[in-house]
Amino acid sequence: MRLVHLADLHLGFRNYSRTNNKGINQREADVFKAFQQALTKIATLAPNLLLIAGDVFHKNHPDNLTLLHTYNLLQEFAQKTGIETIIIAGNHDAVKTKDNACILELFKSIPHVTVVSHKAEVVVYPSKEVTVACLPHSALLEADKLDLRPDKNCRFNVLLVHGTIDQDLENDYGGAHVPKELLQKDWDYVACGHFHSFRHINRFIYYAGAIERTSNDIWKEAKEEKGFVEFDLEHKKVFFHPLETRKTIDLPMIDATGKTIEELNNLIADNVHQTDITDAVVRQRVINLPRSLQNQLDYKQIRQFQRQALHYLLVTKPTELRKNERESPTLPQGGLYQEAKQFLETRPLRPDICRSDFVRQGLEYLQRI
Ligand SMILES: [Mn+2]
Repeated sequence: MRLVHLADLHLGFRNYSRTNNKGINQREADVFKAFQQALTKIATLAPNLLLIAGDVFHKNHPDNLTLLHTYNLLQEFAQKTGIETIIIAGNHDAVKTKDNACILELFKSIPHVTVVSHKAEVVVYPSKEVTVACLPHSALLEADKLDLRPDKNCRFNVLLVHGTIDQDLENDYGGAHVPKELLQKDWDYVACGHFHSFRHINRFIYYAGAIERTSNDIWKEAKEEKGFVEFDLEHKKVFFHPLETRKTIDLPMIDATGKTIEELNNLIADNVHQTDITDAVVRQRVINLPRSLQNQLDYKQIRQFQRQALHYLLVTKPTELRKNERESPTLPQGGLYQEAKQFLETRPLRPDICRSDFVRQGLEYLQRI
């Protein structure tokens, strides 16, 4: 009895301006490519059960093409393999008002596919061999009222949930908290979604991680593999299956303190020449860069890197700004402030918006609340 645990697909995620030869945003195409790869591998593995632990879509109202493409892939997979599949909704799939419905409901019409989008539900397979207790994001918000527990009459009991288990493990915002008591029960496997990195929590509790780099800070995930989990319920054995994803490179940070403009331009070039940035998503950070040097960087060279890479992001931090940030006496410096700041500093922005103005204004709003 084996299951495959997949999570945080974020289909429809888009970033940067590059499109592929079909006019589709390149990053959206990348995410679909990872999903397709996963389905092909899973078909070969032929598990008894496929669990998708939420955040199927990046936004709760996916575009028509995203929706159609997903529907067709799932239908083709179900038809070809007959693998029983359970999908729960994550916070990205959840709708915010009562007069709306979760789009994942649409997949209920596909044979072998079960969708749990709103309320907690226990899915029992006829043989009584396995039950899956499903806790989508919306149900987790009321988790204290629930009494979900393993069924003693059943051979294997699995919990499928989308939320935050540990505050230190957070790289996607807006998830609900998973109660500790629920996790401590005697589940044979707990399939979690929400944290975008593959992680063993304890016993048989796992985050599968996202299938591509779609979280707020992709640079933290630059070196890690993306993929999905296969779990053998009888032998309690776990296998992580990596997927091929877009190359993501966080180049070594450059400290501009005491350097001339020639030295800086050379360091920036050296970093690129020591690796292959072709078609990759790349970040180069330069800290302590005096404002006087900012305009003198070799932008012709930087534009060349931008053409070579899928996306080359140059992040410069002027000395003066860092000083101001430290001296700001009115802003609270607690966890929420730091979290908001990090989010604002890294979330994708339209190119016409100035990052430092955006961060400053966002933190001012936070301060007002
Ligand atoms: Mn997610």
